[in-house]
Amino acid sequence: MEGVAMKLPCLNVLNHKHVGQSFATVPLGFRRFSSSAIAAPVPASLGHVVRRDFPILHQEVNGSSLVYMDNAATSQKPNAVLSALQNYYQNYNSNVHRGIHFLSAKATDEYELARKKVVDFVNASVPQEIVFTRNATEAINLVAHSWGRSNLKSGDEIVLTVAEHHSAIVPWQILAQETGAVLKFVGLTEEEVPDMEEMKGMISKKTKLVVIHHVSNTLGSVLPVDEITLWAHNVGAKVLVDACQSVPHMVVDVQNLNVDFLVASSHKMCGPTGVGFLYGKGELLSKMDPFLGGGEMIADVFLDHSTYADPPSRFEAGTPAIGEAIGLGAAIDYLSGIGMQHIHDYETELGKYLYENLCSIPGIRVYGPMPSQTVHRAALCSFNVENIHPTDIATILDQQHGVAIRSGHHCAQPLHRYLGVSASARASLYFYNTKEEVDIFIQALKETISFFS
Ligand code: 7TS
Repeated sequence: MEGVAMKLPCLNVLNHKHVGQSFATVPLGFRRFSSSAIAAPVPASLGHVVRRDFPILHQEVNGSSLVYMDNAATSQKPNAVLSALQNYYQNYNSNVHRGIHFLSAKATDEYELARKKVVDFVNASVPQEIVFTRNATEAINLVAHSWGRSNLKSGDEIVLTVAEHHSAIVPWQILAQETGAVLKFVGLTEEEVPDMEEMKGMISKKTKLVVIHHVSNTLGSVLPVDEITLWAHNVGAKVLVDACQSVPHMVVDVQNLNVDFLVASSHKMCGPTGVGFLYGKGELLSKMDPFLGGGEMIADVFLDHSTYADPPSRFEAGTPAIGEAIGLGAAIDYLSGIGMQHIHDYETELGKYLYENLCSIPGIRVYGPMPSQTVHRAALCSFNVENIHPTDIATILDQQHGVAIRSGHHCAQPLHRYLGVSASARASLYFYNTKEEVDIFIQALKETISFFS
């Protein structure tokens, strides 16, 4: 086996409370290791053990065993989630909040139970603080529309970083065009992490909103959200956190972080596509105007005007993604059964292994911070190889080796421009990936590079 031995100790950056543990939902293989998902040390074989829960991983692609490393784009789904979807559609498919018949009541109960699972997972205070949306993108647009339009005026500033995903930039550009608000972008340090000194200096009395990712989908860097929140609140600004790449991988506690809004997508955390969520502090959501108009978001409708329901219904117009929300609930049970701290610790180790092995290849440039005792980085690496286009790398890895990675700008074009490139290749891991898969990827990458040289 090639590669660099792991010397760095696993860095535990989280002190947050653990929520939503349930032995009944511990993945099958995992029970052999631990009857208490919280206390036991994380087994180095976690990836091997949980793989049996993911049928899609056991297939050949282009003549090789699939190695799936595109988890930042979307994650795979365990049997527990597939069964929850099947069970809903097969046994109690019905619309929610509107029928008195048995199936509708059951669907409503399960849909609201899924909301409660999200509440516990991110430690919101009450279900009214969790709005189901189509995805994280829609959740950000909801805040831009419903909070931004009534709270921003010409000259107000929104502070972001150059490393935001397009979904956390474009809605604010649209809002800025409408209101005259100004977007201000924090750059990167030499270590290629968003510059916190610059951000601290940029947040001023003019700042009304700070929009930040928690974990970058390209750099793998992790932002000190709790500190940023303090700076923002000191000047009366609100904070929206794009937690798409953190909620699936680590304990995220909205009360500890004291954020005002937080968004995530189900499909990146073992759940189905078509559903995501917005967390918003109760006092903010209750004052916000609706996003979309239609059924279920109203109190009363007259011919000339309407009154609106309280949150979360006010923001869930029309028939929601019922089965998908229930599937998300099953995904949360599954993740909680393993334990988010276990997932985080396992991925930290695996991510370092990936990073160090990649860095040992001559001619490669890996973006983002070097992991150390004080710098945590997520288990993903965006990289370029001298004189080879990342799309060629991704194509050959797929066609010759069955290795799935992403190439392109990862919906972070401003960041790629900032780094002086138009695209990169990206391998992004999840807890069902293994060191052996990293070895296969590294070997395949070396062969791909020698093919071009
Ligand atoms: N924010 C971040 C940090 C993301 O990584 C993504 C998706 C989104 C927002 C948008 O999520 P959506 O579910 O609303 O689409 N990121 C990626 C990616 O890195 N590759 O494909 C999608």
